[in-house]
Amino acid sequence: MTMQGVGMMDKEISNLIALETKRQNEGIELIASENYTSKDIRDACGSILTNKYAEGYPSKRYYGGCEYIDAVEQLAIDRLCKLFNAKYANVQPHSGSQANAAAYRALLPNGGKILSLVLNDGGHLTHGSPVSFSSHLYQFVHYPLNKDGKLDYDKILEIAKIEKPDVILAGYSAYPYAIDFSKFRKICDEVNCYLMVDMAHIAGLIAAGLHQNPVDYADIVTSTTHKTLRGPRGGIILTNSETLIKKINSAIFPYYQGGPLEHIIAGKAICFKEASSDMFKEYARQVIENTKACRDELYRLGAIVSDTNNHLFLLNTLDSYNLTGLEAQILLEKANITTNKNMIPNDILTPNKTSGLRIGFAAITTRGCNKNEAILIANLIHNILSNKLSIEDARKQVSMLTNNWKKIEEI
Ligand code: DSN
Repeated sequence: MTMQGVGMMDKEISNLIALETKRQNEGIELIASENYTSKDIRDACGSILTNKYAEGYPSKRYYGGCEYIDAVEQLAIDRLCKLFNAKYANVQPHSGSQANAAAYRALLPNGGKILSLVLNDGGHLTHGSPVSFSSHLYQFVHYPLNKDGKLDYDKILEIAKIEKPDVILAGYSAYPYAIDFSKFRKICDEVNCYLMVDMAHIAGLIAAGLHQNPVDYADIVTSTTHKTLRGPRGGIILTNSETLIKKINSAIFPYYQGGPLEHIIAGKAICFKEASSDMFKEYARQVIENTKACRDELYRLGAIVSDTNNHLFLLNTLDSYNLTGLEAQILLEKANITTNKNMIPNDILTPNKTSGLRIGFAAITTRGCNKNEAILIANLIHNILSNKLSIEDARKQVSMLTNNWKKIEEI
């Protein structure tokens, strides 16, 4: 219905949506931060809820006519709190970056100090990058990964004692291992600072009970909803503190944002319900199994890869195939396999080139990819990058795989 509506009024946009639908259906999507939403979520996001202004929060709005909008947003808040066992939540952030901005504002004054992971080791732009607002409003200092690419909690404590930050930040964009939030909590208690967790990448694994829940340890937890959690594009914030939720709410509205996107909030509410199901738990288990199977096969074939116990791993393309991450990304894309170039720990190249790829299985597991297919994908990647398979033959194999899976319109 939505597509027809677009088609009747605007052929240019409907053609582009049709082309993107074809691209998504015909490709193997291995970008670790992407996923496919259910039809229910897409319908809610394309619904008439977009027509309504609702600045404020349920029962405290600046506009009339919000009785149903209030119920939608309250349902989203209640379902989110239940899913992650939190007392309070804000479901209005338009993105993970907005969620992080509001969390910082709630936790520390401008100029305050945040201790986060070295950005090239897997941090996010909002964790202190010079090109992000974050480094302009706050003073960032960083902890590195150890030589094995893993968190070194003793080192983090040592740095925290020297730096005396207001906040320690955990949660990353390209970290392939489980994070021990309880150890972060102990470090924060020892140096008397807040713990903030950005769980965007692993939110779905946490919802499924397959990763320690940061809400039990952190003062504030932020996330996106569109990665492993499989919801619409957007952000959320959770806390168990009554004082902090008040600060978070006023940081989101009116400080950083205006009218909330209630159509997206409805999509988020559906996502939280879906993520509490047994089917979702099985999905998240399969994501981890597929990721490990692909990683292990690449390792068996002689590639240099990180290990993994979550939804992603890092492939060192420079030392494995004498290709920069960018070159490897472009080669795979020609065969309809989408990945993203990514810095690897201690990378010698710039972020524009990188020495590696980040590979994740959250998206194609939603379409039905199984362990054997994940192993086939490892062989495909290896043969393409080592020039043993023509792009034409690779495309045929990709097409055989994707034809086995659900069409994205059927999810
Ligand atoms: N762009 C996201 C990712 O790919 O991890 C982070 O926001």
